[in-house]
Amino acid sequence: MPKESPSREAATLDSRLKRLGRISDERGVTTRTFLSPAMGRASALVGKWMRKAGLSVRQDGVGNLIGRREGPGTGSKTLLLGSHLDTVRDAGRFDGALGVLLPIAALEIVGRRGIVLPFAVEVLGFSEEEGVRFSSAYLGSKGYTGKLRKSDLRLRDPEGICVGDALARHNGRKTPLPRAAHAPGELLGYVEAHIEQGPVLEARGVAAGVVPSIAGQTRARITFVGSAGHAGTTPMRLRRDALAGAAEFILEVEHHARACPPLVATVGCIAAQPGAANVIPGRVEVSLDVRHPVDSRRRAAFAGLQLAGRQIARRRGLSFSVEVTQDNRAVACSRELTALLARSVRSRQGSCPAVPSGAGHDGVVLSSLTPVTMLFIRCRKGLSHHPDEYVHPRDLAVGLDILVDFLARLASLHAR
Ligand code: HGY
Ligand code: MN
Ligand code: MN
Repeated sequence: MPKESPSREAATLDSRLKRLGRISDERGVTTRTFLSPAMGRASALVGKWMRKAGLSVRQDGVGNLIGRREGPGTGSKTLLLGSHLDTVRDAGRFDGALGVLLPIAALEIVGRRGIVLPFAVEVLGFSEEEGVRFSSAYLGSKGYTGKLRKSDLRLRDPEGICVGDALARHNGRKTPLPRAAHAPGELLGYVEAHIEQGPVLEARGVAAGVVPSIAGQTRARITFVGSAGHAGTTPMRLRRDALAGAAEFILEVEHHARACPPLVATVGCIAAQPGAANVIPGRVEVSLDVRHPVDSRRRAAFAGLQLAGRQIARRRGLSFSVEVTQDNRAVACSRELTALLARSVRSRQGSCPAVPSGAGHDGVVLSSLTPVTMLFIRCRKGLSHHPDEYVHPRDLAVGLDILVDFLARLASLHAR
C-alpha cells in the first residue's frame, strides 16, 4: 500500500464514489439497472461533475452519458475515456463508477496544471454494461458504437418489456437503431480505468497494472419444462420435476468447469414456476455464464454443457431449450496504448503487472471502433460484485497520478 496520504483530489474522488454509490433502485443496497430511475439520478449527478470539469454534457438515445471537451482545432481527434454507470444487484461502489469518475478528476487536474491536450476528450458513462435487466451485457456501449442490432431490441426483461419499448419509453418516441458516435479515424483510442476484481495486484503489492486482454463470454437463458403437480399426491416415479432437472444441470455446470480450468461457468439466476412449496415445479429458467481466455475452448465448453443439459432433460422426461443472449469474443488490448500506459504506471510505482481480465468490460465493444487500453486498480481481496468492494483512497491517488501522466505523455506525442 502506498505510504503517502491520499491527495485532496483523491479524497474528493472517494467522496464522489461514496455519493454515487448511494444512488440505487433498491433501498439499503447499490443497484442501478438499465434506464432505471436511479440511472437517471446517477447520470444527473455525474453530469454535474462533468460540467464542473469543463465538459459539455449530453445523453444519447441509449442513455449513455457523454461529457466532451473539444480539441484545439476542428480536425482534432478524440480520446475516449470511461466505463459504465450501471451496476449488478447489491453491488459495490467502484465497479464501473471508478472508470467514469477517475477521468473526470484527472481532467480537472490537467486543467489546473495547464497541461494542453492537442486532442478532444470524451468521458463516457455507459448506461448498461452488466446485463442485469435484459440478461445481455454492453447494451450501452453497443449503442455508442453502432453495434446495437434488431435482435437486441427484442430481448425481454423479467416483466416482459423488450429493449425497444424500454428505449422508446426513455426517449419519449421510437428511435432508429443508433449509428456509431464516431468514425474510427476520428479517434485516438479508448482508455478504461477499472478495479481489477481479482487478487493479482494485491498479491504483487502494487496499486495498478495494465490489461493485455479481456476474456470472451457466452451468456444464455436455459429452460427446463416438466409438469407441475400436487406435492402431496404425486408419486416420485410419476414426476417430471423441472427444478430437480435444473438442479442436476447446475451441479454438472460446476463439475465441468472445475475439471477444465481456467474455464469458469456460473448459474447466477434461477426462476421456478409456479413457485409454491406444495407444487412440483413445472417450468424452470436458469442463466448460464461461460468464460475462457481462449474463444474456441469457451465455445466448446458451452456446447458440452448444452449437451449435458439435453441428456439430463431427456432422462427426466423434460423439454430443454437454450436462448443465447450474449456471445463476445476475447479481445486483445492495443499494444501501443498499453505500452504508453505501462510507462505511466512504472513511473508512478516502479513496476507494472500485466493482468489479463476474466471480467468483461466495455472495452470489448469499443475495440470494434478504436484501440483500447485498460488501467487496473487494486481492490481489497479482489472482491467485486459485492457491497464490500473497496479501493483505498491512496490507490485512488495512484490511479489519478497515472492517468494524468498518461494524458500528458499522449499530449506530448500528439503535440508534434
Ligand atoms: O460480468 C462481468 O464480467 C462484468 O462485471 N460485467
Ligand atoms: Mn461488473
Ligand atoms: Mn465493470
